[in-house]
Amino acid sequence: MITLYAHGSPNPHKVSIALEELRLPYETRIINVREGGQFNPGFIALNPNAKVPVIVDHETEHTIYESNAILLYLAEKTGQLFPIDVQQRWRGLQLLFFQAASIGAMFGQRAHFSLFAPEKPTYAVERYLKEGERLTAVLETLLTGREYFLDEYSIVDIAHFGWLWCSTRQGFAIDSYPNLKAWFDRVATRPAVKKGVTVPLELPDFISFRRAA
Ligand SMILES: N[C@@H](CCC(=O)N[C@@H](CS)C(=O)NCC(=O)O)C(=O)O
Repeated sequence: MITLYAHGSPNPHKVSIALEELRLPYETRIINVREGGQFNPGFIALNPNAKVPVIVDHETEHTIYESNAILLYLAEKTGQLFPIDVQQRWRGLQLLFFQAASIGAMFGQRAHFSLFAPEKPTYAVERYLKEGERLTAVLETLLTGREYFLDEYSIVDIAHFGWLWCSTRQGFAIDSYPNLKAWFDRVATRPAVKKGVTVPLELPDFISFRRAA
């Protein structure tokens, strides 16, 4: 049994999607990060960085934080969703680091300054809108001639989908990126993905935060 500590947000949704894909038995504990639940000492003991997701695997007694590390852990535990082929593994590892360091981090800042900041400093809004578009164009290039980021559907797709699912709901459209849009629609129709983005909670309604056009 695995316990997933999570909320209705993009990084935890990566893990709930993977758990659904892999059909592993799991339970969830909601950590309400909008009300500061991540700063409770009991949760900090699991993740000193005070962020969801975290998993505790009661079979192996491993506690893992950082969503893409969790994805790799689950893939290794099951021998699924990550390739054995060396070339593909290195493409996959670099894309997992790229996703965490660039897509997740920059899309997060873009949403923060464009949607959530009580004041919206022009410099920061423009910086992250521009970086968000630049990174979206990188994803478009990475998917040229491919159905998935690797030769087959993998945790690399799940890692990217978590943030693309969230950012499109935040109003950052991908319609002008045909490779990315086709990939997004392909991944979104998977039953495990449809279920995963509802666990433990769906994303909040971002409409009230949307930028004035
Ligand atoms: N690099 C971390 C980022 C985790 C993260 O930022 N989680 C968000 C939810 S998506 C969170 O816990 N936010 C609460 C906070 O920043 O205080 C990962 O991939 O797990």
